[in-house]
Amino acid sequence: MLQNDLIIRTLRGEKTERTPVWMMRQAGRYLPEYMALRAKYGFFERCQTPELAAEITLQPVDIVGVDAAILFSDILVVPQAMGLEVELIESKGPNLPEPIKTTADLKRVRVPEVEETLGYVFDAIKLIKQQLNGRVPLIGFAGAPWTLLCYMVQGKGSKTFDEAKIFCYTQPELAHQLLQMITDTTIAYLKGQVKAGADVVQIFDSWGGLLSPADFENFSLKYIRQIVAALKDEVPTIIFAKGAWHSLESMAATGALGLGIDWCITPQLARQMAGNNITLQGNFDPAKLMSPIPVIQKEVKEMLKGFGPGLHIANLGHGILPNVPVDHARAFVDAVKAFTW
Ligand code: 1CP
Repeated sequence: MLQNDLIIRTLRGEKTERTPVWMMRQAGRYLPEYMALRAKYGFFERCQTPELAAEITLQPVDIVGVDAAILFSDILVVPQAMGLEVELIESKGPNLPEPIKTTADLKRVRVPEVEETLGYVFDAIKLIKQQLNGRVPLIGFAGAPWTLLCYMVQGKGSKTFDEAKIFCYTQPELAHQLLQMITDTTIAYLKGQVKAGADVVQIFDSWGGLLSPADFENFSLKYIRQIVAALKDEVPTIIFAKGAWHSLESMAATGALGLGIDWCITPQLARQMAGNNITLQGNFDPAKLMSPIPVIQKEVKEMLKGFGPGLHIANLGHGILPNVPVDHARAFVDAVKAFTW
């Protein structure tokens, strides 16, 4: 039914005509078409209105020609569904006015009925699938439990998430209770996304790299493993744990079909650690999209050669930056599509 299933076949380890490509955060502020809708509707209004979410999801497919659509939503809709207030402050980012710090605070969160609280996401997915009409697969997603805990405890974005880490190290029992609640919610949420039509799911552990290898296992991977196990027989899953390359071997053992990597590890070392049976996704430094187009073209070739043919989905090593010119994003995608072995 899918006309372009390059990403699915690559995840399954099948040979493909070329390397597929998409970009993390591809629906976003670098697109004037996105900015036009952003000027008219609030962030969560865009997420909660299936027609708007669908329009934004399809923009990069139409405008830059990526090989997959990714649902327009945010990882923070899960803490919201669990009962926390989440607001998005213009040019400042997420804010949770009443973060979790104590046992009493934990009583304010629950494992919700996802159809009731996140049904709007499932409705958006159904509409997106209709509008895509099989052109490319749709990637659903959720934040990893550790990354969501970071926001639920810290209450806002941070470079270090020190308060979230201190919470875990000083009140581990409470932290594990919260992580398990997030995990249970996420499993139901991702199963709902698959039921609505998501073809692949990606787990974003944007702050996984803030933890030591042992703490990553204890506070993050333990829970990601449960999520992957629950989804394994339904659709391919991709784990993107930014900065946690030390754990590629244990991530590969979860049963995920894809692992995202950032630009701080070479494709060769990532392959050595992850083994030969898993697809790697990445790892172009997003800031390099600001380079002149001929430089982008040259560096894309280097990247593709580094990964070698097969078992690779070309992507950025993290989300696209808001100031990237659209023709540079398109040049990145086109350079991947034009490459032949
Ligand atoms: O218009 C705006 O100003 C809002 C900016 C924006 C957008 C476009 C936010 C707020 N979220 C999103 C959409 C979004 N978020 C997507 C859409 C699909 C796509 O990729 O095109 C996805 C997958 C996310 C996931 C997300 N949200 C992550 C994980 C990925 C990553 O980039 O690390 C994280 C950490 C968030 C939290 C968040 N939401 C928004 C912002 C600005 C942030 C980051 C805040 C911080 O720095 O901590």
